[in-house]
Amino acid sequence: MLGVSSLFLLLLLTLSVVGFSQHTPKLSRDDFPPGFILGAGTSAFQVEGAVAEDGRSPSVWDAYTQAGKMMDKSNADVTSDQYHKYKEDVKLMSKMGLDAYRFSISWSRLLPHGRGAVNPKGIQYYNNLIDELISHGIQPHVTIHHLDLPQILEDEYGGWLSPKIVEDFTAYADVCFREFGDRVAHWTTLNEPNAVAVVSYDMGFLPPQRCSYPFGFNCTVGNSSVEPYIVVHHALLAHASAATLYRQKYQAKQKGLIGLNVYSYWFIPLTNSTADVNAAQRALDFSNGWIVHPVVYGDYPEIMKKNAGSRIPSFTRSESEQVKGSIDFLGVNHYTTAYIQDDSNGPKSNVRDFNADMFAKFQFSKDDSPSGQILPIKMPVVPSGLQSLLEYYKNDYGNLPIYVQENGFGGPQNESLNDTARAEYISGYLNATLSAIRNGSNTKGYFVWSFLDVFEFLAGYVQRYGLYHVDFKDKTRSRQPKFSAHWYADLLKKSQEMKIEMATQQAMAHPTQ
Ligand code: IFM
Repeated sequence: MLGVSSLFLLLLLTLSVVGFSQHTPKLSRDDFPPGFILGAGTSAFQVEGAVAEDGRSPSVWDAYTQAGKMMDKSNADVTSDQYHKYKEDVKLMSKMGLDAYRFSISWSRLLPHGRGAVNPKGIQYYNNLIDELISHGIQPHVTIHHLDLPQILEDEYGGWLSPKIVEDFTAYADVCFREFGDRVAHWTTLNEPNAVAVVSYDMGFLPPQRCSYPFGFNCTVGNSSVEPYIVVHHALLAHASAATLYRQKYQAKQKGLIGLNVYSYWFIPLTNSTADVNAAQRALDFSNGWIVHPVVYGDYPEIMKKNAGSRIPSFTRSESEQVKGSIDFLGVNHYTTAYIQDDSNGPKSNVRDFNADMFAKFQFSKDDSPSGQILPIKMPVVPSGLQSLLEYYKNDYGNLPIYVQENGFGGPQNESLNDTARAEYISGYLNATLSAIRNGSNTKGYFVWSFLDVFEFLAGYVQRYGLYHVDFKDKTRSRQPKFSAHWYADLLKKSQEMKIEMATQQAMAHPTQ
């Protein structure tokens, strides 16, 4: 039998995309509605490096990687070195024609104690990056927190498990709005709180590695039945508190928008039996509705409250009012689609976790055997899944503005620069996005994950998502465009007609310039 770590090795080695051969229609920028944003993204811990420079303190990810816990024993001490190479990277983005760059701020670089004194070097770095982007005509889309919690807050009160995080996150967000909000019009408070809750507090695979028997990977601490629900609850309250602050104190003047990100699978019933159709809806409610239902309707989906019972926290009336309507847009990270089989007639244990509460089994191809696990062994390419997902958000959640904030293709460590499969993947998913828009979805933008190869949270450097190749063995971390970078640049070329339209819009907005 495969041990847990070899199972994960298998996962990581095969996480790249399988089974995509159809040819998708050639795209041009003119196919997208006016103002549609085409960008690419990264996150602070995954690209910056410079982990002990200029006053930054460790995050939970520094502690985890430096203790040698990654399967490839890697860390992100240098990673793509964007801290030192941001000017070069912005030039590459500009050459590529990106409308926007999505990046995150490192909380422990800005506030090394987690709260209180602000690190001037941290402010300076993000000011420099933002100014560099703007001077090249690239919009900064900023995520305030992308997994890298200051270790000091984890040590002090258990991070996301404590309600204290709400106040500290709000104060941190306040610093971001105050210092950068004059130039940042798109804020996302948190990245993938649903995925963090399951992978770190149910499976215990990633920091802070909490789980409990019979779930997860032999953790020494944690409670898989309860903690994922608590973590998401605090994340929603922290998001809502920061959004309220932004709206009350900054939005009128800075004229930006604030959103929240959700890791979103699409789910297809394995058969057309009523039981499987209902199970697929349950999976959507648990996986996506966990985040989106509260921010649209002020509470968790009924099925979650029923199945998790007292293990899922309740919102007070005033919390519910604050959470409801707390997003101007939804950030969607989407990579793949899974089949769902009903599991409501099997033996029901009293000791359940998030997955077990769903009473559904996942499989990532029709031929796989079903499993209770939400992480895929293979990552099938199903562009129509993104179209269905965007239309489900339109139909079930009031046609919110959406940014697809992450979508991309994981290739192997030794992938060639001729990554045609990545271009084909992106092309397929962009076509799917367009189909959803044509059917009325209010999708406003799309970001490839990732702009360049980065430290991957699940796989270290064993997996590459970048449009640009980074040579991690080279001291200078040299960058080289892959085929997909040229392909995306070609798509991003603005037509003459569009250039005239943009120049006219700009002249009308700034008549004296
Ligand atoms: O690299 C990650 C990112 O940080 C969060 N979403 C999934 C990506 C690919 O694994």
